[in-house]
Amino acid sequence: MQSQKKSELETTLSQNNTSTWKKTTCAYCGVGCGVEARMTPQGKLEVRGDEAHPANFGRLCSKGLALGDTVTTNGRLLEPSINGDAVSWDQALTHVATSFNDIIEQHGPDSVAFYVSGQLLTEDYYVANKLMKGFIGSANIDTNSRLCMASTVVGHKRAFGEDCVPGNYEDLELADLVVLTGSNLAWCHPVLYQRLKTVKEKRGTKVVVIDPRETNSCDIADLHLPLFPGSDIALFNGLLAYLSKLNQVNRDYIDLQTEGFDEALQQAKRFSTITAVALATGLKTSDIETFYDWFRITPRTVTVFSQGVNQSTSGSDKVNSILNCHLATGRIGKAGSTPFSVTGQPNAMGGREVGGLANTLAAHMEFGNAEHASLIQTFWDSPTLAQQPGLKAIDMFDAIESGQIKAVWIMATNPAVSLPESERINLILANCPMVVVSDCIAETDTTKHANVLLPAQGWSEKSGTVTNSERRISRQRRIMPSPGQAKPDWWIISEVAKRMGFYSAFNYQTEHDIFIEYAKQTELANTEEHTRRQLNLSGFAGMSAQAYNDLMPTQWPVSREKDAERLYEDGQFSTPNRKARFVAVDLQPTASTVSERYGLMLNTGRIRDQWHTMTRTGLSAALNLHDPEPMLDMHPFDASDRGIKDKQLVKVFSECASQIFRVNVTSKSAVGQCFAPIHWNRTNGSGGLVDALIPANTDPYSGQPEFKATPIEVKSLAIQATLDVALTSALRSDFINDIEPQYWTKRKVDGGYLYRLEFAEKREDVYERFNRLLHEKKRTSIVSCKSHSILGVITLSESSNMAYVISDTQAEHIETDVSVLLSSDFALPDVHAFLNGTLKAPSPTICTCKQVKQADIETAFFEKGACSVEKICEMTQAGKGCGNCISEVGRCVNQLLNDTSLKIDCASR
Ligand SMILES: Nc1nc2c(c(=O)[nH]1)N[C@H]1C(S)=C(S)[C@@H](COP(=O)(O)OP(=O)(O)OC[C@H]3O[C@@H](n4cnc5c(=O)[nH]c(N)nc54)[C@H](O)[C@@H]3O)O[C@H]1N2
Ligand SMILES: Nc1nc2c(c(=O)[nH]1)N[C@H]1C(S)=C(S)[C@@H](COP(=O)(O)OP(=O)(O)OC[C@H]3O[C@@H](n4cnc5c(=O)[nH]c(N)nc54)[C@H](O)[C@@H]3O)O[C@H]1N2
Ligand code: SF4
Ligand SMILES: [Mo]
Repeated sequence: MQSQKKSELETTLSQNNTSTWKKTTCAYCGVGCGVEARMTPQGKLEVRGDEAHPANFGRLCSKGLALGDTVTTNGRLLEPSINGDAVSWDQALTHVATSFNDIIEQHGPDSVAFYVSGQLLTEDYYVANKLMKGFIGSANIDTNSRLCMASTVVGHKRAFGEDCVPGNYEDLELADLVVLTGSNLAWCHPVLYQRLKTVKEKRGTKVVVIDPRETNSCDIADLHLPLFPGSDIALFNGLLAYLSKLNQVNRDYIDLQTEGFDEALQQAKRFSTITAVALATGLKTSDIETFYDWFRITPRTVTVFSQGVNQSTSGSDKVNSILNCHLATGRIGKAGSTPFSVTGQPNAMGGREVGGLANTLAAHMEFGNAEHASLIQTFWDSPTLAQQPGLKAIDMFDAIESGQIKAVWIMATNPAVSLPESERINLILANCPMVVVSDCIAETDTTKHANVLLPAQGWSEKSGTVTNSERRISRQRRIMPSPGQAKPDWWIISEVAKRMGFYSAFNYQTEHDIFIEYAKQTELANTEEHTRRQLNLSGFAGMSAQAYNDLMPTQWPVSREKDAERLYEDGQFSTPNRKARFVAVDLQPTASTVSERYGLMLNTGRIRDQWHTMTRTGLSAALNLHDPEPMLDMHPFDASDRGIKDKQLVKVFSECASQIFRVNVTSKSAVGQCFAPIHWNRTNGSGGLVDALIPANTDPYSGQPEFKATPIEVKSLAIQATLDVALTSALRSDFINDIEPQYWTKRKVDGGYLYRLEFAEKREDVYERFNRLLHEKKRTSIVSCKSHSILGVITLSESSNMAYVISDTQAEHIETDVSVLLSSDFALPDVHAFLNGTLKAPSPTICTCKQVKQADIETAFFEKGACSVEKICEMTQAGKGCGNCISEVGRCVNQLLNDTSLKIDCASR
């Protein structure tokens, strides 16, 4: 079946030959970079940055540049299925529709739910929201933006009266001071970071990073404030009190354009001395003063904030503590002067617009507003409109657990990995009577629990719009044919809706039909000056299909009268009296604190080259070079206290679960704090599942989980043997289970996969079990060889090109990269050469974009006389892609320069 589909795809590709460059938008982060893509005759997708796109002006980061690697039919979900059996689309859609209808009939509309995602297109999102809120009549639709942007949504609504980001990207370039708080911009919004870095070099923009750990964003920081986890409110309330004490607030602005200042200030006065702030945040008084002083004297200040602020039990209040300081100085929506929440996913903003969150109705119209409800119901011609907010993500899964919700449809998100208490979430999904999953990947932790699997088109196949962090709507365009029977998400939802009995309301022919319906919806209740919302796409309401196809990136509001601009520059906000609101907030402790039992605080987040649960970036060999295993960063003091050595395996315990990680000892983590990436999951290993460790504590207003402050304890794990397995195709999971490793990981390398399996038993015992298994499986050819701390090599069968390498890690972890064995001309003699040490191990990749290895840097240094980072980058092209590796090039050069044994005299060069 799969190969037949592949050949259909190949036929289409060869018919099309190399296509022309088409403009689309990157599949990943909320920067929303413009991409140009085309298909080669070989069916590969070539990408380059779109120079005309105002988000990136041609730049792309390592993930954007590797988009072509992730477009593959390998591992794709290709056909609909019910309980594991392939069925036709009609059978699958009818089954979903009748099951939902039956459950609703018996148990009411609130017994079903949708859990959706900021990776859906606006058109998909719009249709899902319309079906749940307007036709099923429940508001039980929530999105993974609950885990991501929900606290900012609350903060914006409380302060501005509407969920709006006032600024533009350009403001980062026009600012004199940029504060990055709870944002690792260098890795998570790399192109914005590059824009900031470039402008800093030209005009000396000051950069302050507020983050408990030293991130790569600190490379351009003039000041790093490593505050205690969760203590942001003390810092920003202290700033408000400081500004007021020195009479440096904007009194006119406060009086005319805002309300609630006095109450907010009163609350902030708990931190009216620098000492009080220092005690609460753990920061040096001199550093606090420097930050406050820079903020005071710099009208052009942009404060960028992200998950270090949002993902907290006081996330909403943290957001308002930041907005309060900007309101007090009148720095909102002005050139180079604004608070700036950067969105995570490509369409986190679009989902918030259409009403993807359980507690908004649609198009920034709200529950509890009778006029909004009645206008929407008439607009949709809906039989029954949800009257009150639905369940937020965490509550939704609790309701599935308690049996209140009996059917859930999950689209474009992987909650079995990404929700807190993920072991419990897996049980909940396993026990839920009806789980429907729409995804483009066949095997994810969530698809495993599906009763019904629906194959969705992925990036490069689907077509529609996304909105980025600066409210810019861009087109994602179809470039490749979709494999198998994959369909657009909006089509799948609409077909189910039609079969549920709502034919005419969901009889869309194209994504354009949906987009203009949405644009028209934003006009509702949006003409009167005193109730006007900023979200207004009326300028698109009459758009032709051709104009939609040709749509250039455009910021909202897109009203008929005027072009987009910064929001709230005129001081007129979206509240009933058009005044912004200060919110009185106070510092709250994190939900859990460290104790004798759990003595370290776990912080979690992202690494440079992986995206979320790795279903897509995990497919690219280039992206898997950066951090091949789930690492736990830990300060040297904490490691030595526990007798833990760098790069050894450890077991991490929290009150919820335990997980295995490899330790990275680094002073970039503060004493008492650890950091782990969020990306690893059950399809690519047995360890590093961070969300298993995290309790589901949430912010009382936003319902956003506290992902960044979990008390843990760490113990070293005794490992006696390591098995590195290089393979041209993936191992079956039952075979891995039979080998009984303590821990394993899988990663994509050129030409195949590399597995690492670790064992607690003696290597001889592992070897014996392995031999026995091979015998049982009748794959017996064994070559044994002892050298270089490697115990043996076993080929299962020469024809299948498989090699197993057992190494002994008790002494030294082998640094040699077995991926060299998987070069395209891989053959058994290579294995021997590898074991004998005559096969050269590959050098680590420093620059993913330009594929520059450490060895290339060393060649430029030793053989071509380049001593400086600039010269080395010039010669090797390192840093000429996204530029994010430049600090790593710097580290390589410093290492060489500081190596006294090399006796390098740069001055004479
Ligand atoms: N490479 C890559 N880029 C991505 C993504 C990805 O998966 N991979 N995902 C995208 C998505 S969906 C999102 S939401 C964004 C997230 O983008 P970011 O929010 O920048 O990323 P995180 O790594 O989650 O967290 C940011 C920082 O918050 C810090 N932090 C932790 N606790 C606190 C605290 O109490 N106070 C303060 N001030 N800081 C704290 C962490 O140490 C971390 O460095 O990234 C987007 N971009
Ligand atoms: N501990 C901890 N946990 C976190 C976070 C953290 O910082 N720390 N961050 C949280 C945040 S901010 C986020 S955004 C979440 C992200 O978490 P998830 O949303 O669970 O992660 P993804 O891997 O992006 O899941 C997207 C799924 O949709 C599929 N997919 C991709 N494109 C499409 C499409 O077009 N249609 C359909 N139907 N499917 C598609 C992918 O194959 C994948 O299975 O994780 C959250 N979890
Ligand atoms: S910064 Fe990178 S991941 Fe984000 S949109 Fe741009 S190219 Fe894509
Ligand atoms: Mo996110």
